[in-house]
Amino acid sequence: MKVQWYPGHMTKTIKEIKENLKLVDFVIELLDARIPYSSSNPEIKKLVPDAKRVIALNKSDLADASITRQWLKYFSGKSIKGLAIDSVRGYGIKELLDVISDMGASVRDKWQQRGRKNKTIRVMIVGIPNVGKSSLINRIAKRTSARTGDRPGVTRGKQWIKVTDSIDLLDTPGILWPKFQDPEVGLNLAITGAIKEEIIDREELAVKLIEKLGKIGPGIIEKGYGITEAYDTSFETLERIGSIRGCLMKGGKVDTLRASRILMDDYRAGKLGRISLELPESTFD
Ligand SMILES: Nc1nc2c(ncn2[C@@H]2O[C@H](COP(=O)(O)OP(=O)(O)O)[C@@H](O)[C@H]2O)c(=O)[nH]1
Ligand SMILES: [Mg+2]
Repeated sequence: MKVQWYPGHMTKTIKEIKENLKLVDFVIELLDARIPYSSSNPEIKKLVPDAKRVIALNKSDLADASITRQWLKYFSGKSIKGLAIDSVRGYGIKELLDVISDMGASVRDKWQQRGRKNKTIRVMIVGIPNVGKSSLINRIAKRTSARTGDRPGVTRGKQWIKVTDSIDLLDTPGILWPKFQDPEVGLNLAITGAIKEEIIDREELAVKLIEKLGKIGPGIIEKGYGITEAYDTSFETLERIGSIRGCLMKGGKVDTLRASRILMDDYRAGKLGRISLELPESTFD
């Protein structure tokens, strides 16, 4: 399957990110816990050194907890700070802010040694579309006193959220584009809903997901839909899902397009279980 998606505005955003990066001390790189590799953008490594970056594996509520732990071990092995969060329910947000506070402490120490006091640590969030940037910003804003005004002279026109006395979060996240050279990456992005559906054949996507789930954990589909028979092809399994869910067209033929939609929605909502699509073997190197 070929997935192509590279909107023109994405080239503009990298310029904006570069501008905003100049204003901040640390970056929260938001990745999808189900696909940490596919949801990353190699560009960010060139823009932000590891020491200035925290990786937050978002939507961890939808990912396999033990695989998420493997990813965190993988990042920590590379001396990159990482943690799992759920921006909707607020899980891990306090820990995330604590990590940033810790990272900021060394920066503040240096400032104080140079005789500068009370410098605020500034942070911004970056990530691909739909990874949860707005949800995280809203969550943090709710926890704290909410948005601050412009800071004259320093960051004109920028809105900051006061997280603590010493930490400000930039209200506007940096949008990165996902990478598309690898068809497997495109597939993972499409499955998790990171890229627009109209550009992908829905039934093909559903069939690919059935194949993938079959490899990840045999029985996921069967258990999820109460299928007791074995089918030769994934398309026949999709038809069976459709017939079980009552997706029938005139004449009794199964509406596989509707069945595809049901399957994708179920996966994305976690109704088939907490299922990660990538292991750390597919490394960033
Ligand atoms: N289950 C789950 N859904 C999330 C999480 N974070 C965000 N979402 C959902 O993912 C979708 C995209 O989130 P949004 O914040 O708009 O992403 P953005 O495009 O990066 O700003 C929304 O439907 C959110 O409710 C999370 O941690 N867990
Ligand atoms: Mg958003």
